[in-house]
Amino acid sequence: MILTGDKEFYKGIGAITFEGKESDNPLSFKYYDPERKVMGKTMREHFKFAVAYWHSFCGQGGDPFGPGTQIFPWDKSSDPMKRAYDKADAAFEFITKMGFDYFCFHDVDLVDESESLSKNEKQLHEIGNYIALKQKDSNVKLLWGTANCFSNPVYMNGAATNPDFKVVARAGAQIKMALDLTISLGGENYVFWGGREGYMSLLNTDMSRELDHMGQMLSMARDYARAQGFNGSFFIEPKPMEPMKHQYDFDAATAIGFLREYKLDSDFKLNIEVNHATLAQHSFEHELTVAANAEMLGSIDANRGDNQNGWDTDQFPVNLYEVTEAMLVLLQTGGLKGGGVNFDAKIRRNSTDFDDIFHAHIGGVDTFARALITAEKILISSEYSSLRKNRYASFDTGNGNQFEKGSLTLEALSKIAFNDSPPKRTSGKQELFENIINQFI
Ligand code: XLS
Ligand code: NI
Ligand code: NI
Repeated sequence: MILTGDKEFYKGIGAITFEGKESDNPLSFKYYDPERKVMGKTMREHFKFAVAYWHSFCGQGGDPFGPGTQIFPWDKSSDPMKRAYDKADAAFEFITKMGFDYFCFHDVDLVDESESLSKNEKQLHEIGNYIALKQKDSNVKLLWGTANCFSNPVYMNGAATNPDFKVVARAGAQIKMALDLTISLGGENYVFWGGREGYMSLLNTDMSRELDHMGQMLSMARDYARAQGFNGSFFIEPKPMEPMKHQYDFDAATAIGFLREYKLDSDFKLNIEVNHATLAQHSFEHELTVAANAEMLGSIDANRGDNQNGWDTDQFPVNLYEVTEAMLVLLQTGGLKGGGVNFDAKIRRNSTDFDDIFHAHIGGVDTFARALITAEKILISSEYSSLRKNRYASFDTGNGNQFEKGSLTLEALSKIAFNDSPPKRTSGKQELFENIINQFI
């Protein structure tokens, strides 16, 4: 059901529905058919698509060279609470017109931060009540909430990793409020992206102490939320750099090591973002695979980077080949644990029509849907799986199998090599694998 407030913000646009790839209606899904089953689950269940409040309703396209270009009608009022209510109306109108089941937010996306913590708490509580009503009327759920502990200048030296305890305590207060809000809105998960948790220079940084502080903060947050009855997952969102020169949650492998060291691995999983993966010199599917291998693939922040530059451009996904490789990982590893696909993406600064945000999300959704359908076909009707499995066939029986089971010593391994004929040259067949993806897209 479409939810409009007192006034309609996206006039002339109705519900976006599946019309199939022959449709020439740009405001329709060509591939995303929510009820279509792929490997036993509907697309709706596979993806749990979410709208990111910050990019779609807050960010206006400002960049280091100039101010925003997108003028939002819900930002008109001089009263911050009125702006917050109007923004919530616009957000729920958009989410319900897109037919999404979920949204995600930072505390400060919902209502502007004020000068005092107690005023913030009051304002968040008030807007939270309004959003709860909107959720009830629309059945839209909260995929995850988070605290923005990186924009406020107080965090310039870090939040949980700040060398000043006063700032750490302030971050704790903000995280507690964001947790309270997330729990009260039935949030299914809670995210930590350590925007300022890292360093600009090691010369002035005690890395070991800062990491201990971060472990401490996350443990406290976990204990508090659990005591309030929160059963969802906590997610760490790895990113290697930007804004800090080096961020502590560099990539999936680093974050997993950290979570295990601080004994947080049974409560925390990872939220993998495409553009963060590529900034870390990895591919999206690499990061998904690392997380899935550790049984920590929780959620996805969907976007894409730019091949020609090195920062977080947060563009909407369009690359079928890239997303198909990712969907192969998803389907083979059992999918996302508790999370969904959140469009952490923004339209370009010169996309200034109010329908651009619809085209952007439609494109992202259809890219994921088409990639999922393609991945299913590859797994069901191509040689892909058997080709890959056969590369390891020598471990299925005999000595190879003994090795895998751990029942060979190094001496025994050496003896096998001495007695055996030398290894044959075996092709990795990479180009054949690559062509299979192309064939099924
Ligand atoms: C920034 C991050 C941020 C998180 C939420 O690069 O992607 O948007 O997803 O704090
Ligand atoms: Ni993100
Ligand atoms: Ni990001």
